[in-house]
Amino acid sequence: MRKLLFSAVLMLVASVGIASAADRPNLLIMMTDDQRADALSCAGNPVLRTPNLDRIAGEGARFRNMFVTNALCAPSRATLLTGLYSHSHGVTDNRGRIVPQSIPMVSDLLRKAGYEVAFCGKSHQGNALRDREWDHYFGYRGQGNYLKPMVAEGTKGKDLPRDGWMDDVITDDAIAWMKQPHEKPFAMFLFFKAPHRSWTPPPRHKDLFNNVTIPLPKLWDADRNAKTQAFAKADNRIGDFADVKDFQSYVKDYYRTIVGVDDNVGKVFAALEANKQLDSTAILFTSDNGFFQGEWKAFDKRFMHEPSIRVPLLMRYPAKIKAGSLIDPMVLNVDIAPTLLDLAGLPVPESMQGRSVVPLFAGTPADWRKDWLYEYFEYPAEHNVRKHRGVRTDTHKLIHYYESPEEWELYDLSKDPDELHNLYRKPGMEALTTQLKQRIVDLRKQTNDRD
Ligand code: SGN
Repeated sequence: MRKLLFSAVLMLVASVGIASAADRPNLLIMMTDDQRADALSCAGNPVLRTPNLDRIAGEGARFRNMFVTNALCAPSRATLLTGLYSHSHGVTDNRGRIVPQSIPMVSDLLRKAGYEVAFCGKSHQGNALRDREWDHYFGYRGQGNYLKPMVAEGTKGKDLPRDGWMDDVITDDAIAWMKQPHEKPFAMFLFFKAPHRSWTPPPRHKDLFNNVTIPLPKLWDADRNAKTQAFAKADNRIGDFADVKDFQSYVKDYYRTIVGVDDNVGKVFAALEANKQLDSTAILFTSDNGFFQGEWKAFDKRFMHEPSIRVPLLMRYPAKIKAGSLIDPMVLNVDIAPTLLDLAGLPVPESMQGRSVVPLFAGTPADWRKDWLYEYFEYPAEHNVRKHRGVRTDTHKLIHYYESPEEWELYDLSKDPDELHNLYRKPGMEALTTQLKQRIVDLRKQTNDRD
């Protein structure tokens, strides 16, 4: 009798174990560096072919209005990992500030809740990630090199030279780890270097697009002075830099590196399929910021204008996402950490400033955000982009360069999605301007921005 009872309990424990494992998918978070929202064939790019990235969207969802709250690498990555704005996690620029130990990263919370967590690739978080607990770590410091990269295995490991192209090297490592037997669900953070400047394509793609002419953007000749002096004086013109000397070669190299990433996403798909883990793994793909691609003859990011703040967000998890979903409400990089916790069935800490996007798979909650705060702080610095913050609604955008000389830009995105007409101080705009200025104040308060 006793024996019977014991085995019944064991079976019960096992069945609970199985049920909770099924409820807790593996998580695979892939991020590129500087990939614009339209640098994907599924987003309508006329030149670039990204079949493997498109597959995530085709078998899952593509978010058509995903934005970053600070279009710069280190701040944006810290936001993805913490669910906090730059002013809250403290990584306001690329100058080596790190997320303090007192702030948990989503990887810490997942690990505590029984996930095996792994990081492969570019963190751009100084030693912040090396000071956290990882079941597997294969990363590098700073920007890293595309060819013959130096990468460390283990948080205490030495940076060692590796053969091959950076994102091939880190993906091979990530796949080898994901393929190992795991007793617990895993969360793999696979952060690519591409398509960051200076663009060195994988040698196998060096001739891709040789016979193609990339169409110039319609805003190539747009007038910088129609915005602000802050915008006109930025040092980001194509042609002014040795490695960004002309539009065609810059965009072709940028695209070649993205095709290199796409190959690696294909390898990841094949490995998950071979391991029968594809449908039990929630896949998320995004980028740390967008990029100008010749609009106003500019490259780089940092500004609050659309090419710079819009990023891809693709998600695949058949248990929760209908294949081919297109999702339009505005979502942000502060939402990623809450989304991962939600997918893992874990509570989202009150302190996080974003919101899980999972409810959007079933429809738009009535209280979904109608506007959000943007911020940028790295000045004076490379590219000469002045500090600014602003608010973006579904239809309007107000940008404030808040240090002297103060300047403002106001756009009606419903009539002027290209942001060609700065309406600030134009007759009839007074009430709207007052309202949007107040929203900046309110959103700052809501996110504890007391600076
Ligand atoms: C490098 C680039 C800049 C870029 C910053 C920040 N110059 O310094 O063009 O804005 O990184 O990029 S380069 O000559 O070194 O390529 S970020 O992705 O790290 O934020």
